[in-house]
Amino acid sequence: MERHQTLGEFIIENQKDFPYAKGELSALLSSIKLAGKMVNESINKAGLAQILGKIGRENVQGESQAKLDLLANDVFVSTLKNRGEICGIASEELEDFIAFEDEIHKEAKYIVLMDPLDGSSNIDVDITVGTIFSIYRRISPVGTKVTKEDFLQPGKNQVAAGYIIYGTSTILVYTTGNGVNGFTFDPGIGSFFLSHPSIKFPKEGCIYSVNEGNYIHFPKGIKKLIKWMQELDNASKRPYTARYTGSLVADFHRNMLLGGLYLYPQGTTSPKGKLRLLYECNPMAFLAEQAGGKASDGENRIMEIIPSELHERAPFICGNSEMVAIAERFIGEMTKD
Ligand code: AHM
Ligand code: MG
Repeated sequence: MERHQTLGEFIIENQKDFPYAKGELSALLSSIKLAGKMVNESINKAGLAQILGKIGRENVQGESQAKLDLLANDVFVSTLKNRGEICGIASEELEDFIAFEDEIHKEAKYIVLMDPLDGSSNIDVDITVGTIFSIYRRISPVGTKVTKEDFLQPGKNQVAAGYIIYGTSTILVYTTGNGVNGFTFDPGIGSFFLSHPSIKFPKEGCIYSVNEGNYIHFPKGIKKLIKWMQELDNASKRPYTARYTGSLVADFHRNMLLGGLYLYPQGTTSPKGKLRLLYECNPMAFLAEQAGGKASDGENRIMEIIPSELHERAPFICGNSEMVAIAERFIGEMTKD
């Protein structure tokens, strides 16, 4: 029987894609893998270990934090700090970035931005959640204290990005700009194995994922698009099927495998939508493009946006290229009025 390649083996084998790399990125990806296993373990026994529920505090964006949000944040921050491959980290759960300045971080040239536990509203009801990460090379000189500018880079500068989906299986999916690969966790062995090589969006999609409860607040173009997706047209597989979990990682993963469109547009109550550009939109945009899809704010390529603050939000439209292009067309036509 052929044995699947482990994530560790795959990372080492693909290190040669980076001619001048000294292995730090490979080591960093291994650290993310380790922290992911630890968070996975906690999620699996959350109901027994009294780590479900809220902590009664809000994060910097005014959203209530769950115990698992903080646990996942602590596990990732401490694991990545201990290993010394990065010089700083920013997280959706932290007000500001953290600079790592110990001796082991002196030579580090990478920084990480992450959403340690995405889909928090699903934690207590046993629905899929995820971890999203994004890796950049610092722009300030190596050996100095990392600066805010290191974190405020456009998504097109990402060196690697990925997510861990804690679903029916736990799968780590990542890209270093050379395609997208997915690795399923075997809990008996404690390793991730390559299960989804070279993932590509199917040519056509017929799923749409949006919180339609916000319909009244959506811009006109999005409203028209939703109605168009619900129209009968056998030639283009419409009406499309609606699928929305409230966990971006789960909705993105499904749409990438089966073909579909994810939308979190702006509304009158949230002028730039809900999703965070740096922790959610950019990493997903990088993965989408590497899988042959597209990610847009309705007008611009997500990865071209120059961020001005850490917790900045952006409208997010992501999925099969053609579906995103149609969405942009609907939005464009309405803004001409
Ligand atoms: P979170 O990072 O606090 O969990 O928020 C992000 C999540 C996404 O995973 C999901 O797509 C979206 O928020 C769902 O929002 P809503 O409940 O408004 O539909
Ligand atoms: Mg999130």
